[in-house]
Amino acid sequence: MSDTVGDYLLDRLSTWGVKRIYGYPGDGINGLMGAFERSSNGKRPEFIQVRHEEMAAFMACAHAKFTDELGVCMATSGPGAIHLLNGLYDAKLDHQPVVAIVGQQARAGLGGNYQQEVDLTTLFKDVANEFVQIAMDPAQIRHLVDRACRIALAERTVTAIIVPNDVQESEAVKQPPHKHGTVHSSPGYRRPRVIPHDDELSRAADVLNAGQRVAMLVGQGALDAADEVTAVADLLGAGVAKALLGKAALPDDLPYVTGAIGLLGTKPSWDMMQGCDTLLMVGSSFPYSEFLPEEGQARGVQIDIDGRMLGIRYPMEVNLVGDAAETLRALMPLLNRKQDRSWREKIEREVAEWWNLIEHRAQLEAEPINPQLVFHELSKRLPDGAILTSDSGSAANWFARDIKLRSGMMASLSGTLATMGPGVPYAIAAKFAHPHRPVIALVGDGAMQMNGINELITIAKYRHQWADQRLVVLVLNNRDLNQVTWEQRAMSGDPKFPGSQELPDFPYAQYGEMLGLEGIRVSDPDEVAAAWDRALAAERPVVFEAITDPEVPPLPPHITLEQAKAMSSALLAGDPSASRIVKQAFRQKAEEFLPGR
Ligand SMILES: Cc1ncc(C[n+]2csc(CCOP(=O)(O)OP(=O)(O)O)c2C)c(N)n1
Ligand SMILES: [Mg+2]
Repeated sequence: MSDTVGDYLLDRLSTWGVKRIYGYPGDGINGLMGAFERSSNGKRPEFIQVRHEEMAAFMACAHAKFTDELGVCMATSGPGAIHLLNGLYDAKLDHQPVVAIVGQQARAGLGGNYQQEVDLTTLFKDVANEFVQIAMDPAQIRHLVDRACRIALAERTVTAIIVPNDVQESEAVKQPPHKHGTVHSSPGYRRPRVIPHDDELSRAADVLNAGQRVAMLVGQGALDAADEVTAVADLLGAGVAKALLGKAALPDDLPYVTGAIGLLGTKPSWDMMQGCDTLLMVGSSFPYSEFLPEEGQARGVQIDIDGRMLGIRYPMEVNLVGDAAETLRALMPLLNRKQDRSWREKIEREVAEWWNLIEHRAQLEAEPINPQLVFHELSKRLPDGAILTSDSGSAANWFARDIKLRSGMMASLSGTLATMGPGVPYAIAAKFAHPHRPVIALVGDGAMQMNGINELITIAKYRHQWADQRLVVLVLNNRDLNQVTWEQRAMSGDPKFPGSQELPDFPYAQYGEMLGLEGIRVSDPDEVAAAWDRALAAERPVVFEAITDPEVPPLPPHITLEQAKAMSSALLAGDPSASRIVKQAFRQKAEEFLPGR
């Protein structure tokens, strides 16, 4: 039998280096599933079956994040395609190259208000605005795959191909006829070297050399530029703050790394931004301007690979389009080493004090477990080469502040969309991409109930394929949608609304055990350390359920007057946990002022 379009589409994706496709079947893509089934030679991509298409899109996104390769997901027409959307937006907003391949009703039925017929081109037009096409003729397949892959990689974005099911089963056209109206494409893409012009580099160096107190802010664009960021920070006597997606860009054990910035950030990052006279931003689109210097306070230089992202967060004086590592390398010979190291020394003192404070905050009593203790004990034990994923929720606070990443580790979360749900699927994709590395997902009970519990089934299904099964899913069981509860209190000044915030309990660890995973449930702070030892030594994936206190406030690094006012009005308006909150918040804040801090 000659190859079908389905066969050829998968073969063409292999030519692009795609080894794995995350997806879920349906009759809209049976012509593609058949092609996977015929892949007896093992050359075609492997199909990884998830529980929900949104998870497939998260996994494709995480594959891109943890490998620098293209991520691919697949879903059936109508409902399957719709389910992909949130995960695809996560990839688009975090600038990850992901190709979505979805089915559609047969060409003959389109426009007939047919079963499961959805206008998919329109549906994907926003998320895949750089490229979304429907294959109406088998001769399109070659260039649709080539363009979807190349555009996703070149633009670091999401693209989509829609294939009606009858096209999937048609005979493949591997080379369109040489005549008017046909397209002749080829595969392959390598990122170019992008370096700014020399005169722009000199202008940037002039600004940086003139500064006395330089602050650096690095993001995910600097993930491959650790040596260069270190060298430039050294020359400039600068401290370095990290946006969340760039947490792995520099190890947290360097004395001048002030850590996270923003609401989830640290006090040293806040103080550095308040006090700097020069800002060098590298590969970050960190959005919250109140955490950056005030306009006019500092002179600014920004480096970004994407010209569209320049000069939108702070009125920069020099905007450089370039690769982070290459551009910093080109800047280095133009920079004078700052002789006065007092700014840097001040930052280092503040960073040391901050880590001290974090350690003390983790030890504070709570009912029953202080979530910071769980992160603190993990941080001390992180195995070499660990990959961490965090969900959106209070876990992201503790991930940002309490986890000390070392060189050689990776970490990510939904940085820009900040959606709930990616913690577990990101971890699964990390495990497929790096089966020898330990992976740890940090997830709230809300996110587990939203989808994480279901993806444990995917872990149970595939764990035997991973040479090293170390994969720990930490669940913060606080029976609360805690991050938002605190936002209600601190930003809106409302008391907690139990009707929207409280969550039913669920036996996460026990459920993990039912699936054949290891379950660990800790409700006593004295057992946390030993539980981590056990989890990290386990030979099977682990569900680590920690019963944590929802009244431990994820304090912003600097509480503004408005936030303090909002918080007090929330408490006065009858928050059900008022007295415990005041006690916890006082304990946390008092730590900053105790002698020896
Ligand atoms: C899909 C989606 N829905 C809602 C939100 C708003 N949101 C952000 S964090 C959060 C609470 C998360 O609760 P949980 O997972 O239990 O973590 P916790 O903060 O309690 O540790 C909510 C509802 C979101 N970011 N994404
Ligand atoms: Mg919760």
